[in-house]
Amino acid sequence: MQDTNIAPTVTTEFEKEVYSGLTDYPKHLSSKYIYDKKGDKLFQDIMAMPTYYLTNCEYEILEQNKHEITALFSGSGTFDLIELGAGDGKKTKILLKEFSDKKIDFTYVPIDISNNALNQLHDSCKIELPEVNVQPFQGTYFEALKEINTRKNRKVILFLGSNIGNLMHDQAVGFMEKIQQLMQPNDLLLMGFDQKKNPQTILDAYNDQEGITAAFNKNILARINSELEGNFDLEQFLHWEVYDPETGTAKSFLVSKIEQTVRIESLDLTVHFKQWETIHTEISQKYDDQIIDWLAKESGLQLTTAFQSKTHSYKNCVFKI
Ligand code: AVJ
Repeated sequence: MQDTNIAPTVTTEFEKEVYSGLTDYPKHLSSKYIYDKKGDKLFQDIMAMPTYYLTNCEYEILEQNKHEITALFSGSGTFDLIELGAGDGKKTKILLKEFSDKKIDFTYVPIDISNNALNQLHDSCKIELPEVNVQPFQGTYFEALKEINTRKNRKVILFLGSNIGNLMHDQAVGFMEKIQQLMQPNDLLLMGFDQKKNPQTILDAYNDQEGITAAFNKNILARINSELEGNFDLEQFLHWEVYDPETGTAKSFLVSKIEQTVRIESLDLTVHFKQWETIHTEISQKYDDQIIDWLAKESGLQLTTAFQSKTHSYKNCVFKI
């Protein structure tokens, strides 16, 4: 698993990661690159699937507990509600609406890497929640958090959707530590954690019959084709999901159905696939109380409150420093 030589033409992060991931053994690509315009849309389609229970669970938790959450967040006066990876903000709007109705003094700061998603969110807020002050920020989580840290307001940070699950535990700790370092004593962090559950339910969520998740996973290849002049034949790859009920790790792969050679012109790279060779693309970690307690301890955070869905399928946890 050594880092391979980087071709001189390779410059952007995306190019670098595609180059090193596809010349590594076993091959891998980072799921963060799935989300271009088409990837954003496919993820919205995933969230609308009945089998992708995560969205409904979190929606239910926020809806059922909005009064308690409002009291918790607004207890120490005005604040910035900073959302990492806001996306379409559909679930957050439950809270925005509640805060707005209760005349809570706050500023909504949605952060997303996708300008497209942010613009849509900003526009819809203007129409649906005209009273809410929205200050979107486009960039990576850390660029944004650094920038926002220069603001004086108290911070309530949202990290919903079990997005943390895309990180392996050591990365998740690193991420939560960085957030912890930006928090002041009255600041709060609300995170969503998908829970360990019947393994079949998890496999069904990540392997729908209509092939939406397969298209989402393969979009990383489509993106290489369109942005890096690749010639992946998407038909010749199989979306494959596995779930380990002991570790709670769901993993997505793209498996080459045939022996094939792919050319990526802008990297001047030829990639060879043996039949049934894999590209690992994503992890979606599932949690239990032990893991959450451990993550909190490792990153210097204190768990103050946890809300869970009726089915115990999903949890939203509130942390302070
Ligand atoms: C957006 C990272 C929470 O891992 O459940 C959905 C992405 N991947 N179906 C997840 C995803 C396949 C999703 N997260």
